[in-house]
Parts: sequence; structure tokens; C-alpha cells
Amino acid sequence: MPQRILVLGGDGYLGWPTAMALSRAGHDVGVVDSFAKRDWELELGVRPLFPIPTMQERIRAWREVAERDIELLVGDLTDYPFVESVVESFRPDTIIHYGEQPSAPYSMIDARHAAYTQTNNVVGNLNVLFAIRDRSPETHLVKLGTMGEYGTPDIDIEEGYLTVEHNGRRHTFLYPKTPGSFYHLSKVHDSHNIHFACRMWGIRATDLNQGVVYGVETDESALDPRLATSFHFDEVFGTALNRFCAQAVVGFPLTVYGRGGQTRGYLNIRDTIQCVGLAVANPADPGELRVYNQFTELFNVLELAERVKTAGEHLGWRITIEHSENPRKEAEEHYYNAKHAKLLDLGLQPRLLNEELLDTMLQRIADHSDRIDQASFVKHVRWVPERPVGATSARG
Ligand code: USQ
Repeated sequence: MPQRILVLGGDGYLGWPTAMALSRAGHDVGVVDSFAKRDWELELGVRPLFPIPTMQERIRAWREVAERDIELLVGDLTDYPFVESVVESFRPDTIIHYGEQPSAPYSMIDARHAAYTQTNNVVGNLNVLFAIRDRSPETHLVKLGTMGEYGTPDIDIEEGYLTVEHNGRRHTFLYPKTPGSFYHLSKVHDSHNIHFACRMWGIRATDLNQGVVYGVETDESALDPRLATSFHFDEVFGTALNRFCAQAVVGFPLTVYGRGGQTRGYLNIRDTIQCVGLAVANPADPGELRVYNQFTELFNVLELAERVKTAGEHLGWRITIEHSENPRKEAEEHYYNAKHAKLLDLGLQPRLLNEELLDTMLQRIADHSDRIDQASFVKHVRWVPERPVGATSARG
């Protein structure tokens, strides 16, 4: 049944393709964005692979190509009156919340960027929860969380909850979180706030703990160059596989951090669209916080780099892998077994990573290789400063 759906962060890598897919499926879609991501790009001097038109131009192009309208609402989620007025006037059946600062390295630049990331993300999400409570209590919140909330514990990762037996009694808690950056922590805080809002006010919510997304296009973004999505390859906003593909295209050594045994859940951007669609079509019950682990396959970074190298070599390119010093503090070899059954149970049909897919990705990126600034591959953001403030030298 068609729904009224608000996509928060509708200008982003995932928000825009999601808005188009839902619009094409017959839903009435509104996108909300403050265009903050475009400012962060300017701040860092990085740009996406494809030129991205203004949101007004994207919407006009969509109208032309799909003969469907998308409503644009410009504003900042940390501004409560704005959020309240949007929720009140649009009356969404579902809110899909992508509207956050999405980069772990960005949050680790310094105190200002850590505080900005957490304020922006946590306050924005709180405002959404209050606006739902006060203006549209039936609205289903579909919130983009991250697999990185769990970190890499030495036990199996469940889907959201863990039942603990202690001194002969048992209780089910939100799964304990040991995240690896101030960004990932902001999503942990969001999850706890959503859980609280569901328990207190009977809000219905789904937290999608998403893995690392890869891919250059979706069925809709491929329809017209003006509908392209904001694909990044730089150190701050680019994610592992997307970066390796862009590096392979320009002959830059693939930047595997440290030993490369860091294992994460990955998924194709087309599967992100599918998963979000499944969450929208199957809303949570009032008072329920459902948590889905949203990824389709596990890889470690070295395996990913090797796959890109093989695919590139079959195209006749020369590709090298470099184990650079790890700018992050993280386990480089570790146990990792994360459950991910619930979206499959709802009908997810994964599009797994294979050479054909990598081949298409590499060729698509190669068509735009003139836009790849190699200086953006290494921006020197470090989790621990090289020489921490106050540290004494070896000689005291
Ligand atoms: N890595 C490399 N070389 C690179 C880039 C990354 O070895 O050039 C390693 C990282 O050290 C890390 C792993 O690859 O161990 C993943 O890093 P990433 O940059 O691809 O992903 P991450 O920082 O975890 O964040 C990304 C998105 C974030 C999302 C998250 C999902 O930016 O929005 O929440 O993926 S997850 O990783 O499951 O938490």
C-alpha cells in the first residue's frame, strides 16, 4: 500500500537512491536535508566521483525521467521547530532517518569534530523522536544504525539484543556495545535513546545496523547522469571497497590498513535499498524497537583488496596492495561472527560480490577517472595522535 515517507538526509549517498526507489514504487516521498555534507566536502577539499547537481535539479530530473514528484524540505534536524513543523505538515507513515554525519574519520579529527558529530547526530535523532511523540505518534521510525556499534567482541554478535543469565536469573538487554570511533558512538547513543522512547512513549521503530556499503549506482540512479549518487573515495567519506576500486582505476596502491584482518559485514548499495524497503513494508509494533543486522557478507580488508586486484588485473591493469600503517586503533585479527537472519527472513535476496560486479564498478569509475584527486586518498586523520599531548620523550 502506498505510504507517505520522509527521507531524512535525502541528499546523501544512500538517502537519494532510497528516495527515488520508494518514489518509483508508488510512495509519496519527501526529502529533508540541510546540505551539511556539501559543506564538509568543501571543508576537507574532497568531492564525489560524479558531479552532483543541486537537489532542486535532481528533483526536476526525477520528474522528467520517472514522472513522479518528490517534495523537498530544507532544514537542520538539530532545529526542533523545523523538525516538528515538517512532521506535522507531512504526516509521514514512515520516517527513514539517514540524516547524520556518517564518517568515522571525520569524527576523529579533533575535539570540535567529535563534538559536532555527536551533537548533530544525537540531538537530531532526539528531535525526531520528540516530533513523532508529539505530532505523529503512529509514524514508524526506520533509523540507520551501524554494525560498528557492536565493535568486534570475542563472542557471537546477535541481532540487537543479548539475554544474560546472572546469579540464577535472566534478562534481555540491548546487545552491549564497544564501538571504534566517536561517530560509531553517536549511533550507540541514538540506539539507546530510541529504545528509551519506545519503552516510554510506545513509539514504533526499526534500527538497521548496517555494514559497510559499496557500489556506484542503483536501478534509479543509473537512469540518467543527473540522478547519480554521491560516491566518495577519499579517506574521510570513502569506505573500504569503494576506495580500493577508485585506487585501482588510477594505479594508486590499495591502502590496506595494517595486517588487513579487520572483518566487517558488507552489502551492495542496491541491497541497502531492498533492506530499507522491507523494513518500511513491515512496520514495528507500537512500543517495539526492532533491530536488524543489515549486511549480506563478511570480508576482511585484505580479502577485499585481493578481489579488486584480481578483477583489475583481468582488465589488464597493474595493481599493487600496500599494507600502510593503520591510522586507526582497532583489532587487525579478531573473532567475528555476526548474525544476520532477520532481513533474509523478510525476503531479502542478496546481490553478492562477484567479479562481474567488481568489473562493472571498476569500468564505471574509470569513465570518471579525471575526477579522482589522488591527494584525497590519504588525509592523515589518526585515532591516536602521533605524539599525544603531554607525552614525555624517552629521555623524560
Ligand atoms: N580500511 C582500510 N583501508 C582503507 C579504508 C578502510 O584498511 O583505505 C579498513 C578500516 O580500518 C576498517 C575497515 O576497513 O577496519 C572498514 O572501514 P570503512 O572506512 O570502510 O568503514 P567505517 O569507518 O567502519 O564506516 C563505514 C561508513 C559508516 C558505516 C560503517 C558500517 O562510513 O557510515 O556506519 O561503514 S560498519 O563498518 O559496519 O560499522
